[in-house]
Amino acid sequence: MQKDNLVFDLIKKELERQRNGIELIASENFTSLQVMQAMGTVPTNKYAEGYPGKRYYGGCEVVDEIENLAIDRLKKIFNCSWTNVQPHSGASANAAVFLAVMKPGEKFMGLDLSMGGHLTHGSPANFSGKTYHAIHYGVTKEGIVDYDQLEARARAEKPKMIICGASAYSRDWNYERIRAVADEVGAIVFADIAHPAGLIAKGLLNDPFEHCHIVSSTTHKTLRGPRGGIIMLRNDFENPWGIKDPKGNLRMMSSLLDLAVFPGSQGGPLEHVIAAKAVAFGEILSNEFALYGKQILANAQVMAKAFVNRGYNLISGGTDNHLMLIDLRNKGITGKKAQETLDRAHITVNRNSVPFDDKSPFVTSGMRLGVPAVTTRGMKEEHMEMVAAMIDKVILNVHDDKTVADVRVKVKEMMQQFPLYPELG
Ligand code: DSN
Repeated sequence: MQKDNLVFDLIKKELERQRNGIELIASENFTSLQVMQAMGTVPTNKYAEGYPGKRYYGGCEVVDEIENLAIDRLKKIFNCSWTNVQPHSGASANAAVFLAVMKPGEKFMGLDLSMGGHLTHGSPANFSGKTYHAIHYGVTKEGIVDYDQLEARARAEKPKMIICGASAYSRDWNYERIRAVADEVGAIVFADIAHPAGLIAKGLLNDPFEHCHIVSSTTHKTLRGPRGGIIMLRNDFENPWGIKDPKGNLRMMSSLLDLAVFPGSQGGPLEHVIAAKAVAFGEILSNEFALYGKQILANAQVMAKAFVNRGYNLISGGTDNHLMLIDLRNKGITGKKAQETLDRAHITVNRNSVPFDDKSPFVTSGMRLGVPAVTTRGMKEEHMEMVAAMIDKVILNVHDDKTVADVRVKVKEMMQQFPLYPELG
C-alpha cells in the first residue's frame, strides 16, 4: 500500500509545532519516545474483551501479560490493592465510577465547573449532570475550596457521593476534611486526581488514597503516559451502601468497578495503549521521575512569583501544584484574546473561566498555565522567569504585530535549546 503522505506530513507538521512552541497547557505533556513507540504497535490488532485470565477471545495470553504488568506497576506506584487500566480516557474512567456506585437520579456533589471543576463532575452538558442529580460546592472569594460550604451542603443534601478534584485549581486538597463530612452523611468519597497524579505519585502533595474510597486519573497529564484513564483502590472494600451489580448481587467495590468498565461502559480494551501505560508506569517508578516532580513544583513556584511581581492576579494568590489560574481583568484583556495572541507567538495556553467570572466560557476572563510539559523539555527556574516575561510582553502588546512576531522568533530560538524527539529527525 502507498504511504499516506497526506496524514504523515500533517503529523510531521504537528511535531514541528510542538518542537517550536512553549507548551503551557496544564493538562498536556510530552511522553518519552518509548511510551509513544509502544502505542504504535501490534496489540492494536487484538480484541481482548474481559480481564487478564478471563477474556472473551482466544489468543490473549500475551496481552494478558501486558495488562498484568501495567496493573502491577500502577499498584506499586500508588500502593494500591486493585487497579483497572482499561478506561480509554479520564471521562470514561469517571463514567465507570458513576455507573458502579450511582443509580440514575441519585445525588452527588462536585466542584462547580465554573469554579475550576470538571465536566464529568456534574456539568449539565455532560452525562454526569444529565443522568444524575448534581449539586455543587465552589471556592471562596480568595479562590480556595469552600470547605465550610461543602460541609453545609453535604449535611443539608446528603449526597451519595462527593467528588474531590479539579481541572483548574492550583491548591492542594484537604481530603481528610472531606472524608470526615462524608462519613457523617454516609457518602462515598471519589477523588479525580487527573491533574496532580504525577506529583501525588511521588509524595509531593497530600495523599488522596488515605481518605478517599475511589480514585481515578488520566494517564497523560503529570503522569506523562499515553492518553488514557485509570481507576484505583488502595484498599478494596465490601460496599456498605448495599450497591448491587446488574444481576442484584452485592459485590466488593473492585468487582463493581471492573463490571462498570467492561461490560458496563466499554468494549475491547486498547491493549497497545495499555502497553504504553505499562511503559510510562515503569518510568514513574524511577528516581528520575521524583526529580521531575520536584522540578515541576520549583518551576511553578518561580513562574507564579514572576506573574505576581508583574501585577497579575493569580487566583488564590499562587500555587501548590503544577498550574496557575490567572484573572486577566486588571490587564484589560479576555482569556480568548490572550490565548489567540499568545498562539501567534507560539506560546500555547488555554483560556479559562475564573471563579465568579462575568464572561461566557467561550470568552472567559482568565487563562490557565501549567509547567509539566516545559519541565519535560528540560526547562528550569531561570527559564520560567523568561517565559513569564515573554507572556507579559505579548499581553501588553496584543495590537502590536511586530512585538508579537519578535516574541515568536525568540520562542523558537529558546526552544531549540530543548530538543524534542531528536530521534524522529
Ligand atoms: N481537558 C482536561 C484539562 O484540560 O484539564 C480535563 O479533562
